[in-house]
Amino acid sequence: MGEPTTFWERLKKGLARTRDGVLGPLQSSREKVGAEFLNRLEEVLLRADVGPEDAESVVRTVQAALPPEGASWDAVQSALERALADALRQAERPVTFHGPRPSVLVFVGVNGSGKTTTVAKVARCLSADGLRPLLVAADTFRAAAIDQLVSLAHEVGVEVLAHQPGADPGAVVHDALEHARTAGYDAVLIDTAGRLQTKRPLMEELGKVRRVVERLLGRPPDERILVVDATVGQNAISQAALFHEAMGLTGLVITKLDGTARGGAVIPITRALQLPILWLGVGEGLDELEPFRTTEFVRALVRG
Ligand SMILES: Nc1nc2c(ncn2[C@@H]2O[C@H](COP(=O)(O)OP(=O)(O)OP(=O)(O)O)[C@@H](O)[C@H]2O)c(=O)[nH]1
Ligand SMILES: [Mg+2]
Repeated sequence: MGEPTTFWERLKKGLARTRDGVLGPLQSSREKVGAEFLNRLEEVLLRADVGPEDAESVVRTVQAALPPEGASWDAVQSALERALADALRQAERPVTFHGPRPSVLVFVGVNGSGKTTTVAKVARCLSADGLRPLLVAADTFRAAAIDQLVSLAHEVGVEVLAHQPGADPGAVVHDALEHARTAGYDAVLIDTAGRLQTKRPLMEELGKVRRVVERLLGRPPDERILVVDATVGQNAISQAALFHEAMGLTGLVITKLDGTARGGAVIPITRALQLPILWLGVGEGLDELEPFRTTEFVRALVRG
């Protein structure tokens, strides 16, 4: 693709703020793996928003892996990497596009979490892999939302299906699926309006989008993805419940990791919701989306 930076470099850059917060204070207190070091470790994990339960289990695992008289910095990093990877065991699942065509992905989430940007980023990845995505402007709430998706689609060089502002999102999705089937698209990426999880009618609208897909394709959307802004940290957990109820979520995208030192929140988020992380957003640029891979994620966090 001729990109200036690699997956690894973008991930490292995206996690820099969280990494600095975790490693900075630890590096100065690693001589002995005693109570002081372990307290410091727990403190930095909590500050990175890892959450008390996971922080405690990471500390315990690190303690068990290292001799109390002290360890090399490299050994400390390795132990921390393994402990974090352990906490993220169930977080990794790639999105596959091997099912019946078109694959249908719906993106939901609260206002401003990064849905529209993520849809464009995913479209860009699919195009780069030689697949043909169709973007769907099911956020009909504001004219600006439709314009935003249309202009991002142009930027990425993919097609987009939109109706007028105020149109029924279910009807837009219906048209998009019919068009995608006849025109042979590989994937349909549905952008939805941001909504507070407490707004019942809007949540019911999502249920309707799901049912339209079921009616036309005989199956629900292949991925029902909650887009979560990492800067809200663990609060994302409480946002998810009603989205889950309306859609039956299958995965997460965690955005804006580059804008926070609390990237450790991905651990309690994925565990509490029992949902895999499909992608990470690590910047505003349309190439700044990374598939979530546990090994690389913890290495970027602990070694940089
Ligand atoms: N730094 C950073 N900014 C991001 C990322 N993803 C999205 N943004 C920015 O977040 C802002 C909101 O993004 P949108 O994609 O419009 O969010 P949305 O969820 O579609 O918003 P609504 O449709 O209004 O609910 C924009 O300024 C994006 O550029 C990311 O990974 N990193
Ligand atoms: Mg949007």
